[in-house]
Amino acid sequence: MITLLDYGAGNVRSVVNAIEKLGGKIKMVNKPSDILNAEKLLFPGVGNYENMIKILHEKNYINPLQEYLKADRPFFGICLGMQALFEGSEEDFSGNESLGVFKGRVKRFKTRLAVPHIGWNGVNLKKDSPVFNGVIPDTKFYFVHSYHIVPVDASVVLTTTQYDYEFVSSVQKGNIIGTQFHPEKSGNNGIKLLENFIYQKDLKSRQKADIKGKGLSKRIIACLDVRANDNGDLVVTKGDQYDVREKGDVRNMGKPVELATRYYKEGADEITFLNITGFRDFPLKDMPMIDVLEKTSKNVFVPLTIGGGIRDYTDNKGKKYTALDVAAQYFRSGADKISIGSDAVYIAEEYLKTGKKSGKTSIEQISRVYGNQAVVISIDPKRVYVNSPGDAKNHHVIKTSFLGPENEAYCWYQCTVQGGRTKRDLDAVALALACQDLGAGEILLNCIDKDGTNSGFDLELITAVKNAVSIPVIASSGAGSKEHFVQVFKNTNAEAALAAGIFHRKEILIQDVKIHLAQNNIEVRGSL
Ligand code: 1PR
Repeated sequence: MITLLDYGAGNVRSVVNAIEKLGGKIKMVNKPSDILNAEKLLFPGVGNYENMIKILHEKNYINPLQEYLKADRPFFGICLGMQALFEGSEEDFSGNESLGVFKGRVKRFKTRLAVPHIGWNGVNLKKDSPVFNGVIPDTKFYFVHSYHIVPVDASVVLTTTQYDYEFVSSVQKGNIIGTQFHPEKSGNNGIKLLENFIYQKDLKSRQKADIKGKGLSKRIIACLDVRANDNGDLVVTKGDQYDVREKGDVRNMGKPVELATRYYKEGADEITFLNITGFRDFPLKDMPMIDVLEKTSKNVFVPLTIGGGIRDYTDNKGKKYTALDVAAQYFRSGADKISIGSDAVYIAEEYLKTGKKSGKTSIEQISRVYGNQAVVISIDPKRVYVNSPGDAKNHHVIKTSFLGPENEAYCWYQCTVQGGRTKRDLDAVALALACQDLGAGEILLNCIDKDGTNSGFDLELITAVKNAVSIPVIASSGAGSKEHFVQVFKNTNAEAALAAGIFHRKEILIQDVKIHLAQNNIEVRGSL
């Protein structure tokens, strides 16, 4: 029996699914005494440190947690659940007392690399631990965080990880274990760690394990555009420059849960669902995406992102829902990140006009509660050609090697909303910068000109946006061969590449893309 401490933020469903898949039984903490009555306590956390500590205080969980931990009873903290063990964090301005079981504090990454640190990275085991039994030696785990622990006592360090510099990625002292990475999102090897925690009787025994990992991988993401077809069935579709109809019908590339499961088995590092329905009503009623997420997360143990319709709503009965309500429902159903498209454009326009942060936008609210890393901005830009930078003074203009129809040598990238149907007077670089400022943690950079063309990524667009921001960028649209993935990683600093059509049509398997990348000395995550 595993007792799970869910303080109400982030995706605990994947942890529950992983434990249940391993045959474990789960009891949720509902009151302080449940903590002291636990046989083994699992504390998964994502989001914002200050918010987490505040909730632990409000629920009167601090004292029983300290008592449980001081007695060296079995505990597994994930991400914030591990950070909480220390004395405080640079992310916390409230002054609320932390658990303080381990000496040391949590600090923000100081690096020229992208922050948050998102993706699959290796670990170096610093001492023997039964928790790593059976885990393959060069395995990678999924990280998503902007802050890392700095323990005072070196003897608690279980693993370190390299991201510009070496940081502590997990700790163990006696029966208390904590990982910065998410085992529940790290495929079979991550699940193995949880299995060891659940079933090992003696977590203190010093069984040998030899794990030495390489650095952060470039991620390969499979994207599923989902909508109802004319018969009302929910299907994965795929457009050509966002037009998803072929001879009048919505193109049907398969069923969402089945395709996501296939991509997980083929080695996808993440899966993104974009609900591309034009919502008439409240999205959580309008489309069974919740069901898709719940079913997918039962068997797919890599990060899931969901986008489409994340904004404030008033339903047809006049009831108001905030974007935060919509996002919360998605996180509860198994999503790790949400992606905001149209709403981000309107928010950025307002922010650039007034120069003020209202604190009430979807980007600010969701990042405050769930952390920056949970908020992805999906950009749908189109090229606009001009003869000189002076012709588009208010926009970020680049010199292009691909001349326009009138031989124009410059272009800028115009943002669109509503699935590319409406153009706005805002460019992709300005949008990305504004959203980063407001708290977004990652950019999903599509390109309508390239979408579905199989002609390769728009390297000029990706370079322009990536050079402007400090958060990770996912390159999207246009992948047509394995060589295109090599090009995007060799010629730009994008952290991830996303593709849809080429995977749906089985023109290439994700594993083959990775083998080709590895042959070209690009770091990738190998097996599940
Ligand atoms: O505006 O917050 O409701 O979000 C809507 C979301 O749906 C946005 O993320 C937007 O990109 C997406 N979307 C809207 N309409 C379409 C459409 O296709 N008609 N799909 C659409 C966007 C583009 C990519 C695609 C890549 C790779 N899909 O995600 O998967 O371009 O394709 P490829 O490898 O086949 O070239 P909101």
